[in-house]
Parts: sequence; structure tokens; C-alpha cells
Amino acid sequence: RRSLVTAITSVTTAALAMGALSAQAAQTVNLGHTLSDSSHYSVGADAFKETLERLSDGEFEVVEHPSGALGGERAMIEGLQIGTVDVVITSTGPLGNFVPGTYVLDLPFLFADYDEARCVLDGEVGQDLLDKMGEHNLVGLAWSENGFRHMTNSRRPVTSPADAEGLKIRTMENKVHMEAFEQMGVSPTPMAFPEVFTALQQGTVDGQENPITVIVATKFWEVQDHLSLTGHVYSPAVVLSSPILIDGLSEEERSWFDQAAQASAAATREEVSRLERDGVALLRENGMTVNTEIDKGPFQEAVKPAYQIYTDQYGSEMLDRVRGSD
Ligand code: EAX
Repeated sequence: RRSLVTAITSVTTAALAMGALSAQAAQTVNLGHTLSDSSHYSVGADAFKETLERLSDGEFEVVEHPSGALGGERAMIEGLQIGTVDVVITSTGPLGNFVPGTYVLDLPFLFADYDEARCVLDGEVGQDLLDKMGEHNLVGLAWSENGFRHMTNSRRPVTSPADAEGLKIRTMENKVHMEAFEQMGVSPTPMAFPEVFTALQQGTVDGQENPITVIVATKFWEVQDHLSLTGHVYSPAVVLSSPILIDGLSEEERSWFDQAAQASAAATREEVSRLERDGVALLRENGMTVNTEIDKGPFQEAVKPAYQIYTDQYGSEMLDRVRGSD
């Protein structure tokens, strides 16, 4: 692009001046995510933008497209593969459809707490999974974070799997999650995130499950009365990029993208931690009934068959590695 512009030499002074201008024009990097511009993903998008624009001295300009403006997470991942989207911050929800290796991370009750999850993702297992994305026409830049997921619904307080039985719950388009919910006696309805608020509002589904971060950012209290802190699964996020963009970069430019993604992940994790501290109070202020005392034992017991189903299909190597590294 730049060489094309600078190659045009024998033109009028005016055209030359214009050429010089466009030679300096920044390359736009379109970054998409599904959450609002007040979310932890938006905090991460800001950090990405600030870091990439600073390191590249304005060579790149990042434009954030929040709130699913570029589509749901599955659609945006497809966009990365064909080069219509440059960078995406996404949960692993639909990612296993593209990179089956990441399904291991979606197993319920895999990680005990944030420290454990972050440690595994920042270690060898996390790096191997990022590398694996390269085999599926995606570039995994850094592990970011969505948070531990909890159940909300509009029907009744849920403190045990028996309470949840029969509820129609929107899940992500992720078969490991869907399997786990089926084991719980819940009827899972997979749906892209941008459709969830309306589906809850119209009663197409009774509930959904997401971290405090997402419940706050989406103001789910407007359409959901009950929140149960089930913490049934850790939800990683990942900063992905398009191979069509990344393959055209110099080594130095690529390192700016890596650093921007790492800064993004760090800023997002910090915001997740803040919302873990302050979020529940905020949800209560907005009228949600929050059940904090959940006995996780019966939930853990209920979803156990999901592990067998996972290892039958994918083997136990990744699961053993995840467990061995904590
Ligand atoms: O990544 O789809 C979901 O429920 C995700 O948690 C949300 O899009 C943020």
C-alpha cells in the first residue's frame, strides 16, 4: 500500500502532496467484541489500542466495534479467517468449533479459582493452545479473561441442580457446556450473545449464564431477577487476530501486536478482579436477588459425566496436562 503510493512520482505538485499525506495515513485495525463499551472487554480494547498506536508511532490505528456490531463471536471468528475482521476479543464459547483443542478449558469446575486458571493459561498449556490456533487459520495473541460463570433466571431462586431442573437456559454455542447443562437437567439453548438480551426479555428462554462482568456490562438485571453464584465454569477470553493481517507484518510489527494483546489481557483481568469485588453489590442495588451460598458439591456431581464424554472424544492428554500444571 505504501510502496504503491510512493511509486507515483511523476505527477502534479498537488497530487504529490496528497500522496505524501496518504503515505502517512495509518492502517486501520478493526477490533470487535460482543460486550458494551463499559465492559471489561472494552477496557481491554482500550489498552490494545493505546499500546499498538504508541509502539507503532501511529502506523496503526485501532477502531473498536463493541456490542456485537461485527456480529456474534462465531461470526467474528469466521471474519478473522477470511480477513474481514482484524482483531477479536472473544470467550472460548464458539472457539472449540474451530480449534477443538480449546474444549478442555470449557469443562465445568476445572479450575478452583482465578489464580489457578490464570496460571495454567500463562504457562505451557496456554501457549500450546495459542500456537494450535495457527493450525486453524487463526492467530492466538494472548489469553485474556471473561470470568467464572454463574446462572441467572427469571423464574425462581436456584441453589441446587434440582431447582434448576427444567429451566430453559441459553448457553454458548459450545458442546462441552451444552453437555454439562444437560447433565444438570437443564434444557440448554445455544444462541449467539447479541441475541440473548431480547430472548430473555421475550421469554424465549428463562435464563442464561455468564460472569458478573457480563451481567453488569449487559444490565441483565432489567430482564433477570435471580442470580446464583454457581461459578460452574471458568470462562477464558482470548485476543485473536487474522492471519491475513498478521502474515503481512514485519517481525517488529508483529511484536507490537503481541505486546498490545498482552497489555489488553492484563487490563481486562484487572477489571475482572475489580468487578469480582464490587459487582455483586451493584447487581443488588439494581434489584437482583443474589444467592451467594451455593453448595457446589451437587452441581459438581451432576456434571461429572461431561468429563467422560469429553475424554471419550478427545482423550485425556490435555486434561492431564491442565491438572498437572496447577
Ligand atoms: O464473551 O456469549 C457469551 O455468553 C460470552 O460470555 C460473551 O459473549 C462474552
